[in-house]
Amino acid sequence: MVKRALLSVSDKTGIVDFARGLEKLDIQIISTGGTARMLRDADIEVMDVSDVTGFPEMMGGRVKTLHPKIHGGILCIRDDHDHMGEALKAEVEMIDLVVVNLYPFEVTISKEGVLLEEAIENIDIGGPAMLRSAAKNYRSVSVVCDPKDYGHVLKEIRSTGIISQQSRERLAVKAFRHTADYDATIDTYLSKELLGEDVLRLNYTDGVTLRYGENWHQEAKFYKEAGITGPTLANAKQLHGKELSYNNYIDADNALQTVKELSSSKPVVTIVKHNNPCGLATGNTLLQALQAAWDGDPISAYGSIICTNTVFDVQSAEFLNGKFVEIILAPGFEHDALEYLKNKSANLRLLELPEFNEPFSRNDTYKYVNGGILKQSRNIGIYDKWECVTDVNYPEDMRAVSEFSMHACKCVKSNAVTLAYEYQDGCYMMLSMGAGQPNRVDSIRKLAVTKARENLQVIHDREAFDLSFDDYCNEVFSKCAMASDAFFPFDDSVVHAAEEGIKYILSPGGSIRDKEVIDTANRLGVSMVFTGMRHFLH
Ligand code: 93A
Repeated sequence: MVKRALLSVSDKTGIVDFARGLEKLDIQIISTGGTARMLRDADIEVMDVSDVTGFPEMMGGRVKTLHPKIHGGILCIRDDHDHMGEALKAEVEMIDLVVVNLYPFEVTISKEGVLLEEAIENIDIGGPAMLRSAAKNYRSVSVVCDPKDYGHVLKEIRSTGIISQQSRERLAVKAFRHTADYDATIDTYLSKELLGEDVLRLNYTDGVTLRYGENWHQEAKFYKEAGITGPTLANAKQLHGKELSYNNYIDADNALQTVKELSSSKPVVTIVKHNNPCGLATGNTLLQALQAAWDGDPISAYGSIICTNTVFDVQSAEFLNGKFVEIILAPGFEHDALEYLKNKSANLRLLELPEFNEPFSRNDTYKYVNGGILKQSRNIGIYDKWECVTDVNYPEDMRAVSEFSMHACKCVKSNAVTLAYEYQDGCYMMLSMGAGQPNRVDSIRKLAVTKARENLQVIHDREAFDLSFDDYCNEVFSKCAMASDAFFPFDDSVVHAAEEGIKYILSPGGSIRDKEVIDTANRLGVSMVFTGMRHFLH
């Protein structure tokens, strides 16, 4: 039975209605200064903490609830004979419900120019002590630290007279997490202010065990980032298929970052294998984008992960008939598409993601290395400048496809080179890419260009164009924008590109041999833009 409740809150959202609800259930309310005043103003009967303790609130409110009559009432084990005897002797009355939220330390320190003194006064001591006491004694006491729980708690007491054990357990864990986060914030702030030390604390919860790690003999888990919003794997709703594997998480994350990178109003599709987009396209319809993305590497697309910013329709689902895909991520699936895909395979993982247009809610990214963790801000944007450095002007009508190519390049592992072209008015596809080579020229010569020809052969065979294959290649290459994630250290990359008939190249520039690279481009009739922004991705 809940007979007595202690209410002491800084964030007073919803507290009056909650207290009124408690009063109606004949629960006695004890409260601290500001909270008591607010409740009395609303005609709610309240007993002051100072009347319980026999001590006034003192030292400017620093000492209010830190008293055995409060903590004894919370911590006493109800079915322990000795505890109850001692409580009786010391006239400690039981407190069954503790409702506390803490001085707003985080809000205070995020104010501009805040003084250390002000920050320190906003370190709550009595509040966490009560939360921890109540959470420790969750078998007898309920603890509420979040106004969002008021409704549920009232409802339970109203219907059963008690707060269920399950709820008390959930609320207790929530309170301990809350005080842990609170102390972590204080530690981070004071470490910097007093010791000049930079402390990183990451908050990951709700770990799920995965079947294995990168390989079968490795163990693995996935922990969700607490409080994360937007399209992330933590927020994805799995509608069908086998559980995600460790590698699935990595590839699916790459896929959704790649789609977000393009932030196109048109349907976008990316196809990811081994942490690299091997297909990427925009289209007037999802099916068109899917076909074009698939054409970016139909061989590697086997066993791939597909991600799109568009609700998955039945035409696109049917396109996948006879094609092996591991995961589809989309903001939704049409009913018929969902049924079709479910029938296609019991294993195919279908993940529904929240809205794609939101920016990332974390602007920092982290990477574990032996003995430490690296933090950096997210790589946002594609260029600092748009400077044509060659005699042959970079045509304005090549700009959109060039930007598309650089967006794609950003998502491919270094050394990255992408070839992109406008396969239909306003629709772009990554024709091929060269990824992960320890030198740039191999990414072009051995990968991107070779792969582009292979892909064009497939398209040429399928579409039965009037043009011969060679003429078709020449035409496509002459309209391609080749993006490079970093500068060209030598002019060989430009030479190889020009040999294939590529005329438009964009790179950050900044090599000591820039002049040599530009001279070669001029000699070969290539136009080149320097963007001033490098996009290494390791
Ligand atoms: O200064 S405290 O650390 N000392 C205390 O004994 C104490 N007891 C409750 N702060 C204390 N509180 C906090 O006061 C609560 O955690 C709550 O945030 C706040 C409510 O004060 P008021 O009811 O006066 O607005």
